[in-house]
Amino acid sequence: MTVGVTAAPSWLYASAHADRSKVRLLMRCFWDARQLLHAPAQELHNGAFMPFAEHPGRPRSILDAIGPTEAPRDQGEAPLLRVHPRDYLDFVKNAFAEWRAAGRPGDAAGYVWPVVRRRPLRLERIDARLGRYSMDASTPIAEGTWDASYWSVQTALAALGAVLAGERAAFALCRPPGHHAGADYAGGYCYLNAAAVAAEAAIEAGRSRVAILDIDYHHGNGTQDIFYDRGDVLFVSIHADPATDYPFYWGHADEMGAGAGEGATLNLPLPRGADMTGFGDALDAALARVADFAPDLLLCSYGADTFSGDPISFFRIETADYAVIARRIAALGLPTAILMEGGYAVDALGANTAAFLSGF
Ligand code: SP5
Ligand code: ZN
Repeated sequence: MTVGVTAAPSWLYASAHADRSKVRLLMRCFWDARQLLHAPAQELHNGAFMPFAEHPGRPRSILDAIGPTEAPRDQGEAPLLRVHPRDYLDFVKNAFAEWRAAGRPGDAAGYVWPVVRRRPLRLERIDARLGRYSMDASTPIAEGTWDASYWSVQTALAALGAVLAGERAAFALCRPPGHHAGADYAGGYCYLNAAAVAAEAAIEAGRSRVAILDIDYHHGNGTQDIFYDRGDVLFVSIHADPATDYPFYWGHADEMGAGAGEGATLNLPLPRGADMTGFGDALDAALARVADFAPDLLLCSYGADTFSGDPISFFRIETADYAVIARRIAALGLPTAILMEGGYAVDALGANTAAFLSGF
């Protein structure tokens, strides 16, 4: 019988070895299985209904690549209510049941949007409410949408909590994503804005300046909108030029914040086809602005849809580039919560995300 020399956990050795598969375990990762409950069947795309791109295979690919995760504790609705009004939360919570009660099959989706001379109304029909509380036709509400969105935000709050408690960085596998959702509207596969809820929670916890760096392929219009007139939350985004890409109406370089928030929004749009050279230059500018803001905390809205193989996007970032991008962000030396946003090349999504996390 061998006298046991207690084996040290493998992650203790991680910094001494080049093995990425162990390095990644150094970071605490948060995820709740209820986030799989959101599974709309289809979305309107180029005039036809197509399979829903933001499907449960995405987090499964990431989970396979990053290994063990921790479940978040339930912090309730109070943190959500610092960003989203009660009526909007009730809408997301109840829309699917109302849709069924109206005798409708499939997932709840709007078909009329109040863009002309809108005014406050008590909207009775589910169709009217779907238009009032959403910005596009690619964000249907299915049976599990509320539960998945709620736990996606709790996951972000758990990663934030780990960072506030002293972790250098932590990862929230947020899904559904959040950065297109505004205070009172859904859009771009997003229903609740996890980055915004986390930023408000950090301020509630006593941090006075929070920076949000959004590196998803698409502009984070919801996050920008929520903090546009705020001077204590910096929003910096690198994304595809809205002249060619969703969300089209926001993300231009001349959107720089308003009022107390003037100068606290920085948009760095890039043309389709941008590779690590162009993206890296934008990243330099973004990081310089974050450093200049001198935040207490960094939230990184991380989308892997900048990947060369992404089916709905047009940048040319490669898997190995994600570690380089992450190392440059990590070099800021800021406590950082990383929140998952988009990324639709499911076969590569796990590897791309693991590469990114390894850079921290
Ligand atoms: C979080 C995020 O990355 N949202 C992206 C929303 C983009 N929506 C517009 C693109 C629609 C593409 N539809 C593709 C359907 C393929 N089944
Ligand atoms: Zn995206």
